[in-house]
Amino acid sequence: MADLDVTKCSIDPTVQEMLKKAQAEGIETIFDRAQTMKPCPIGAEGACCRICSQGPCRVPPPKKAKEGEPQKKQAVGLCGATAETIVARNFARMVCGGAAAHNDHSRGVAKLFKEVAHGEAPGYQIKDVAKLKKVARDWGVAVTEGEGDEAKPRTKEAIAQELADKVLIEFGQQDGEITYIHKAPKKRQEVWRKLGVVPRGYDIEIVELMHRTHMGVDQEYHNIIKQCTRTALSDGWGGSMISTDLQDVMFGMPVPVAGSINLGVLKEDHVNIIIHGHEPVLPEMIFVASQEPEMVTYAQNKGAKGVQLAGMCCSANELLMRHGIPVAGNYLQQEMAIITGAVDAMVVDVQCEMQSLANVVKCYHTKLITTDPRARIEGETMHIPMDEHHALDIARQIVREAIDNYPNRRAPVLIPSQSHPTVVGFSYETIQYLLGGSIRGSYYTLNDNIIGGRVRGVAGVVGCNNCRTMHDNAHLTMIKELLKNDVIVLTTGCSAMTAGKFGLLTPESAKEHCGPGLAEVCETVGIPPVLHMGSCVDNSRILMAATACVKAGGLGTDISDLPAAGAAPEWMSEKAISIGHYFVASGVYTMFGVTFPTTGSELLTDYLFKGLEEELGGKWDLYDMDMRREMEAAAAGEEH
Ligand code: XCC
Ligand code: SF4
Repeated sequence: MADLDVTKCSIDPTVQEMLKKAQAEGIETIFDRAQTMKPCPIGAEGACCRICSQGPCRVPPPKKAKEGEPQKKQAVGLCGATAETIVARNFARMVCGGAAAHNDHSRGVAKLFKEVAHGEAPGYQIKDVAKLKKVARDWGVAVTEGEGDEAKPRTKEAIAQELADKVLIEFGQQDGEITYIHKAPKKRQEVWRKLGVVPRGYDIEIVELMHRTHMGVDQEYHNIIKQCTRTALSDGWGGSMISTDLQDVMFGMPVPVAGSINLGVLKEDHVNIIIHGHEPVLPEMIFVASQEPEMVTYAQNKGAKGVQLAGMCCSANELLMRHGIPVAGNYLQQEMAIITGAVDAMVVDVQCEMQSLANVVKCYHTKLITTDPRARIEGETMHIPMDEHHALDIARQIVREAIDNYPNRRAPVLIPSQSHPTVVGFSYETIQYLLGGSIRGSYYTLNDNIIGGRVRGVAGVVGCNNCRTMHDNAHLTMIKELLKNDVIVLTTGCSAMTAGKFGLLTPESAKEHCGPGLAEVCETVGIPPVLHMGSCVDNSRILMAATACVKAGGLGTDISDLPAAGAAPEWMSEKAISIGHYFVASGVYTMFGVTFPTTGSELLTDYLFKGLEEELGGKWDLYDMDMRREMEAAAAGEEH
């Protein structure tokens, strides 16, 4: 174990407290490993190729020669692959991994939706018929039968069945254009068509990009990045958007709801169950099961006062947005939750679950339950596979496992006291409603405020935590700075949780943190200055909000005309790269923090940071140490 200065690991007091507990109890966490294992500098800049067994070939930029000595040549791989090709291929494979995660999530949701439409998934239902009809119209599915006066509404089942088939076909579609591309502003669609980057289907783009980055295929970096664009668009305007829409149809569209966030939501005298992952399909049923009176009685018989469900990562965002289920924390808090000693079961599905959980649970009584056949974890874990045909029974079994485990708590239990109230649930439709009331219901109100100068712009601050940088610090610094400058913030994922933990997801926070213009707007509309729009697939809601701003008029005719920017200041996952790239491809200036995975090639990085803007109107940027220091200094200046 490393000698940790916990105040440098995280700005979140709950993490600091739990890290001290871990140190005292001899438990190693990601924060220890981050200190003892340094990242490989060549891999970090994308300059290592290991896609064939003649490598790995390392091609970092040569060091500047000393005076009088000859400059070393830039190395190429054994096959002659240049740094540009190698770095582009590595970047491309990150886009592939990220888009695959979202599009496969979406496939699962679409398959469930089909079962629900046919009445073959008991427990699930079509909850939001209005949204179903809206989505059906987008897909050209009729919501009525017959013509003119004879027209009768179709049953929701009939609509859903046809819709499900149409959606599922697009996963394997080989030609043409995916449906949701048509929801983008007209001008944006033309940009994509001209460049030839409109996705044909959700699987084909990923497969083609994997092929093109195989040894000896595409060896021209602009051409590789072009297919990255197509693949990323198949995520943002495809898989992610489908996930969001069909989840809304089945589980309900989020509307503003109160919640609370941080490890303090756990209760010492309750059975604590943490839902961790990304796909809300089983969590929805666990939510139902945990509330059943028999289950509560069962828990009471074991000596607990009740069952406390809390979320982690994006499954948390999904449950919070729709049901107000409290959030225990974001990505870097997963080990911390177990270290409280109060978690009776941690139930994981897919994505962002650290394998080290299996090690941490060994020292506590926590049962680590994997639930997805695609995502198992070695070691002392329990596997209870999800089956949508009897999901509720499976959910009950999981809740009972947790309750049975309550009497087994052994290590001293220590639950941090901090938790913060939040108001969340700002779907793009809800924002539309809030801005205009039911009469106007339009993003024009926002545009009007931007034109009038009260609001200076819109920023999407999203994405992960990353243990290579102080947990939550960059998110918080950046968000506060934006608010102070009258920029309204839309947030999702782990970033949204940072905002919540530091009190920025309440309407009252506007007065304290915003410039006068934004503060006034928030107060008039009654919204927090940071709008929690959901999980990472819900970044699609940000795309729709941006599109609505364009359509409302007054700010230009394309997303790239809007005073809008995107940022993931603490990103770490491949999904973040896919998201970032579809934001860029949608015309947004997009800034990532910590590191950027293409710095091994100046040419390629220049293309991403400058060249792309000419083609797409959006570009990448790095939120580097200098910028951060400036921002932090500005923030500190205000406080003193
Ligand atoms: Fe994972 Fe979605 Fe990143 Fe958080 S933000 S670390 S991807 S949980 Ni999606
Ligand atoms: Fe080296 Fe070329 Fe093989 Fe990559 S593909 S590992 S650069 S030989």
